Amino acid sequence: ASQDLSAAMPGNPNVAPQYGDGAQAQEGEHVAPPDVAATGSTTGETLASPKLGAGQPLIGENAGNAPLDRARADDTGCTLTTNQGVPVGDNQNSLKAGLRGHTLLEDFILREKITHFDHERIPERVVHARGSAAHGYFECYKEQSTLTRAAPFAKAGKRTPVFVRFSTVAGERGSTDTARDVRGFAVKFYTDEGNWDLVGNNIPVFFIQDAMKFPDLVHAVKPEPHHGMPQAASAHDTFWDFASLMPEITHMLMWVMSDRAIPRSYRMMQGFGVHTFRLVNAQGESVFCKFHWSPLAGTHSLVWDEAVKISGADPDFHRRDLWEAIEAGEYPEYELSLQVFTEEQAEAFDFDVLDSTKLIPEELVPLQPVGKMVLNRNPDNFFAETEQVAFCTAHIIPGIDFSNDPLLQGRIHSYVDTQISRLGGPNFHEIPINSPIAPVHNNQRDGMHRQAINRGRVAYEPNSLAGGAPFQAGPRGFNSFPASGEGDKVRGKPEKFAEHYAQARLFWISQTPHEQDHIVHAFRFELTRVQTVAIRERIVAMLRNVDETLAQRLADDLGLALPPAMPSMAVLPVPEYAPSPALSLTFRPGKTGIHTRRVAILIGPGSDGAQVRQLYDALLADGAVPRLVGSQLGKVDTGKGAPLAVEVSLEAGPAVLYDAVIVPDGEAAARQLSADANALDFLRQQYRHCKPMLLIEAGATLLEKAGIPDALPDGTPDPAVIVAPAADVAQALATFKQAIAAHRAYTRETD
Ligand code: HDD
Repeated sequence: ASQDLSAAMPGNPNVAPQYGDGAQAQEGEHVAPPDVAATGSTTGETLASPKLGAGQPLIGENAGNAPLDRARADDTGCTLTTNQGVPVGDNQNSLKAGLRGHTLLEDFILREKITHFDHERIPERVVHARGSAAHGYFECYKEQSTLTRAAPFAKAGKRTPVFVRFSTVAGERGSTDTARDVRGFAVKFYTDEGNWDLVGNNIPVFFIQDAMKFPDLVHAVKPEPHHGMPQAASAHDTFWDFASLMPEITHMLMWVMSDRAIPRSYRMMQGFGVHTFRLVNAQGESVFCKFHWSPLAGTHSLVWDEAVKISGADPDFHRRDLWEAIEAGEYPEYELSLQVFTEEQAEAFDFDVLDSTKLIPEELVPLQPVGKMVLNRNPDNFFAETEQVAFCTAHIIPGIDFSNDPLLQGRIHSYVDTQISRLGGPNFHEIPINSPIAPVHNNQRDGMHRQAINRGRVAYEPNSLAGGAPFQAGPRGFNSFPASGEGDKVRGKPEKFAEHYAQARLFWISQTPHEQDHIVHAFRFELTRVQTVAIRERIVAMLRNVDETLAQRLADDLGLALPPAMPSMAVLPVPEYAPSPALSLTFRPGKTGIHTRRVAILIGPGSDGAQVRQLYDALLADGAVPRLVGSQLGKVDTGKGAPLAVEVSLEAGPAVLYDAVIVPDGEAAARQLSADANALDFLRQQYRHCKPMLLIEAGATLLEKAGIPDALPDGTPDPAVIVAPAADVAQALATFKQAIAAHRAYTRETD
């Protein structure tokens, strides 16, 4: 039996070739440059390349492969040159007047190298600075021509390449992944009719109603300007000061204080376009629509204490998770659904569909699935793709149009504008990751870093010298939907915008008891960090309008007397909602079972080797990611069979990085692990974070050593602490897998 059990791990066939054959060249061996003329590709990659899957990829399946090939660079086997292509003789020493003399200004090689280095960084995004991205495709289930003429929905089975960037909002580029925050969910569709960017979040509502308040919101949540603290956290006075004076934020606060703001994975969260958009069909008819992405892996979250500890153990937790899943061929999938409604329906709603602090309950307008997105390839280069990608809400295509949502209207300006300073000029659309697959023809010219070499003397329209080209597309092109509604020039808001609490309450009453507990704890944590008592009081006063129990629990936890409720601004009757189960994370348990779930098998000298192999193989066969974790790296002798190799040490791979744990049989191993504080901590944390635990025979002795009860406080057995004799491993494993698929056993929660 092989020691290296991980050799059987699945892999991703879509890896670009610079990791492939060329990279394995022997030292000194020269690899001939690929024949660009023959393959049309600088990397030797063709559409028939086996690297792209089974050898017959559908065009468009891998967004970047075809269009980005022209920009890919592969240094394998090549000579070092300057940026001018001049071969460099010595890359170790600068040019000096004598071995101990001055360095010469003449050294253009040194100067080019240092100058380029000095300018390697570009400004980070003013929000959403920290992110991770992947390529993939969107596949349409069924033609949607009655609703929209948008290219991705033209035909059943049609695939449109996409590039997706997930992000946190408040933290800087190097901040931790598991901060409590909204997650960005930005999708760039490279359609036949130009790029469409659906720049959404993992929460369907927003903090504010009007773009006018966006800079204030961001200034409030970012590190406080005098001392630059705290990083990637809303738990400080300026955020809550702003929040407590902006009752329209209440609904969003409920979401951000819920487990939605600490997802287990980017692969396990929903995405929302947030605003009301328009769909327009070929006849020029329009309906309103909201966009929803739902992950096939289900919606799952971390618990707060775990999120905090992950920040120390692996600040790249979400980035690594996305990367590793895609490398392993476990492609994240999300179903796209529409909520379609007419203007007449919208009029009748109790809320205004132009108000981004409101959602449309699924009970009112059901979701209509229209396609799915599959992310099947990691970027080749983080900077070139993930950092330089420019999403803009202004990027829409024929068949889609804006609504008058005043938040969206401001965004249409902001994104293009910010790219100009972030990416250094108006030609950011020419950066490979941003450039459309659809051809670009217009009379725009020049500017910083222009790539296109526009030919001819005509750069104006109308013209006769170029035969009038490029021509207007007329009705085939993008034409704004002729929405009516001229009014007086005013600064103000419609009446329904003034009601701030009904949907916050809807969210609260739709949560399970454990989700409600987590919301109370999150408010308590954040407001405990806030130093100004009056701010804490204003938030409790605000929450009295959401739910009296919530407000009372929070007041008690903060040691406050219950303040009077904040006066409501509502001018119309306040709607009352019945709970909406779809608002609870438990509503979408997922369809991928235990795939990609990380399971630690704690081993030591004397672990039952045959049993460990059986467990490892069974987990692997079901798509889980088992890891042999022990006190230190190296081989451990097992009673039965060949020795096992510890893959991760307890120190480097603490409990928070795993979804579940197994302690196999083996008395000596159990004795050794009980003497290791890391092992006992591991079990305590798995228990505290409500994770499934399987303990076999002698392995179960660790429970007692770690002080872990095997029953719930009410005396009933804990469904996810599974203790089994060695003879019952198969049965116990089946129960354990079910517990992993169910994510967490929250009934056990002790926090
Ligand atoms: Fe924004 C980035 C999502 C409101 C201004 N936003 C940004 C990104 C996402 C969102 C996902 C990161 C894109 C990427 O990965 O590169 N933003 C939203 C959502 C909003 C929202 C869902 C409300 C529904 N944003 C919003 C407003 C404004 C902005 C109201 C300004 C008026 N957002 C920006 C920005 C950013 C940005 C400053 C920073 C970097 C960038 O655009 O490219 O322009």
